[in-house]
Amino acid sequence: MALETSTRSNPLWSALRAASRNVNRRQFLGALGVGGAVALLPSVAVPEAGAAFLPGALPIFEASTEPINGVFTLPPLPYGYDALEPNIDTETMMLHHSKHHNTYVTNLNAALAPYADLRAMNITAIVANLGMVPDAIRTAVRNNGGGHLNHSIFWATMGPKGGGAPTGVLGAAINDTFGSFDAFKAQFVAAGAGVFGSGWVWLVLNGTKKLQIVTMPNQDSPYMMGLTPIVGNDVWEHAYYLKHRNVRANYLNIWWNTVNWESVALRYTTAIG
Ligand code: MN3
Repeated sequence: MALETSTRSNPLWSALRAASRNVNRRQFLGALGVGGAVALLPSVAVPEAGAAFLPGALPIFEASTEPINGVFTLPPLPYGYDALEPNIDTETMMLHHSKHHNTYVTNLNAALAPYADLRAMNITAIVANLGMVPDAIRTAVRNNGGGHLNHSIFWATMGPKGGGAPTGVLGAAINDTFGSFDAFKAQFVAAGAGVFGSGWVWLVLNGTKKLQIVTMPNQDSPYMMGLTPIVGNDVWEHAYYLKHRNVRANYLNIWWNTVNWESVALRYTTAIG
């Protein structure tokens, strides 16, 4: 409780709590200003007031991951467990959402229980400012808060009518950055296949508003590096092992059939502002 008291008076926490309540109000975030990223993990430092990384205007489904009465909840899957067949099998989806993701939510709530000020914040604001989370719970929040946020984005950027190619400004930006959509996919698959152990591969928007492919270990979020995740694939074995066994590359290639590019494009256009 002493830590709760110590963070309550921090003006930066006040700004973050306010930002967390106003994640869809771009002008509010713009007024706060977006500073440098939180220090690279694991050597996280507590930034000076006003120096924290604040995510830009967030897509609606990330705002929907806000805690309700101080408790984070498992967001409902926006389609059925069998909706991504045959690309991702029903049993994998059921276990992944109702067991794996749910466990991250449960453990996140347990870690945050003594910290009322943190439980009033959006998960994105917490994850993006991990250096300010008290030492006692930082690892738990990094793993379980990251897991909650990563999976919330993951479910919302897939769908039963997925596949095809992005059009509009996102399609153009991918072509500009990677040469072509096929070249982008090849780089993304190679990066995902190269993750040693458990982690994620992401298409992100970096600090100069350029697209970039990054990999993150475990449940680390691109937000922890000051990067905005646009779309990502979970390459933990629990995401593919029942169907694809040890052949992660098969899963990485077939996963494109599940991507909801309309949802991904909304993330992109919102992130570039
Ligand atoms: Mn997973």
